[in-house]
Amino acid sequence: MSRPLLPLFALVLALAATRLAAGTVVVTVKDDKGQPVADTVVSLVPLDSAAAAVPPPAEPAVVSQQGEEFTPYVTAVAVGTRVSFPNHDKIHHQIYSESPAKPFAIPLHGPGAEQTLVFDQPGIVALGCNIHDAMSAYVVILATPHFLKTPSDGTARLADVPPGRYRLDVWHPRLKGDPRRDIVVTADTAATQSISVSLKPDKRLRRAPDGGGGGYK
Ligand SMILES: [Cu+2]
Repeated sequence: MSRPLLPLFALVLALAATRLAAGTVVVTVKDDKGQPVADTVVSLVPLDSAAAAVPPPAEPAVVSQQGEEFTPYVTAVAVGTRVSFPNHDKIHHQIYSESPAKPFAIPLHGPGAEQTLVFDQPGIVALGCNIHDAMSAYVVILATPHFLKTPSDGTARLADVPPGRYRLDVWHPRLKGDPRRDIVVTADTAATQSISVSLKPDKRLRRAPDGGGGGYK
């Protein structure tokens, strides 16, 4: 009975060693005026191997309808993650997406309603509400475990990245061009990648107190 445990033990040791030798990539995102850019999704896609499969989180991500806005404005999730859409307003909303990664329509629903959907394909899903044209948000679904959304200081710290070559992908709803680049992650080091982005003008109507930029994860 003990024999099958030996390979398992070796595997655990190997995984532990990989983890210890992992590197960190600190990504700072600024606009062309040098200001930090929030709501940027940065991710690392391995170039020499398949991305490690990671089980989706047990708890769903949450995109609220609040103050006639979706909050948060940008949500980054791993493939297979459930996202719930609670209506915290006193009015009705509808939610739709025509994006290929997850086309759907949640019918008109009132205060307190909450529907949960599984986002099982990588891609970018643009959300809208048929009742309120100004409502807009994005769910970015990633097929790699190495991703983060930048907070207001524009800095994302991707830790526990196994050494190797990666493509550093960068996405923002108003991004002009594609600042992706290839990088090398080395063991036990924290390397900073400074990304400068050009953004299209922000034409969103801001209603919620926090501007829809964060505060609700
Ligand atoms: Cu609405």
